[in-house]
Amino acid sequence: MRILVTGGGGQIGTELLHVLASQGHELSVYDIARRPSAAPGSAAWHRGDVSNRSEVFDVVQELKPEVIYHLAALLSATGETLPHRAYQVNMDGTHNVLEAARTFGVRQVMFASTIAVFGPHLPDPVPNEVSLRPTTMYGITKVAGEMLGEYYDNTWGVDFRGVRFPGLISAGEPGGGTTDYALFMYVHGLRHGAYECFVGPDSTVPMMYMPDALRALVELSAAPKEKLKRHVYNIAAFSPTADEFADAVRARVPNVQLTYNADPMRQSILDSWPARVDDAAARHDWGWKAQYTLDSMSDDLIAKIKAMDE
Ligand code: AKB
Repeated sequence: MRILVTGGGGQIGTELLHVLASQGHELSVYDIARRPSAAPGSAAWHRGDVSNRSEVFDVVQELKPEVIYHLAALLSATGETLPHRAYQVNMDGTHNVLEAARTFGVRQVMFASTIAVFGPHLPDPVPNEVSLRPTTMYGITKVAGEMLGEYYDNTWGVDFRGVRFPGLISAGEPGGGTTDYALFMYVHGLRHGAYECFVGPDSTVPMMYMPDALRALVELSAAPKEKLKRHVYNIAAFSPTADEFADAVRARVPNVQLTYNADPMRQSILDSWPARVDDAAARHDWGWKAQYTLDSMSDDLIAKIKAMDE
């Protein structure tokens, strides 16, 4: 299948490309950044800005993908520092991708949504269908992206599907997220023997290991449409406190120094998100189930980081 991945050079995209390449798909990437060395060589790289409509149209018209994985976005912490740019990339960018999909007959658009669509004071765990009142620019643009996608599906038949990702943990470096502290405990803890966490020890949000997250995208894309009762799904794995992550690292990395120095901006973003989400709808509609626990992820991730550094 011909697949275009926007933001294919990012934390999710770089790893998704390997999964899709191993399935034999013909891959192209549209990203503002240069090709990272970790990206598979078989993916054609097109540099451009997703908020630039004519560029997006040119690339979709030229490549004629059957499916677009739309991952390009500014994340929550960067979004609060650069809210106007976050609006352009996340709102205009998503509208451009959907409009290009409609215009050039792309069959399916897969969307990376997030737990940041939720605001404070929601039930615990947060169900799939609930009032979406986020307090960050990132969250607001992702709610709008979900709704725009549903509109394009209902009105013009672009098959739109998305998952609300928890904080994602991988060996690859993320960019500008608030949940990145969990990943940094492992990566910096192992590489530098120390890490000062930018949120407090009791901070708790939903988290997930990257291989589960990639599987969720690919499985939802392949799910029979008639089984799907909604367009966008909560997915869940585990929700440790920051200090439980630290304990998992301490148990595996002797003498590591993990300390806390909460940054008020990132702490307040994190505190506006739920501690847990309910993924019963995803389990029911397309058989979703996370495979990794905190322990099995910790073992696998530490082995992966060590292998990268050898
Ligand atoms: C972020 O922290 O901004 C992202 C997210 C939860 O979507 N990891």
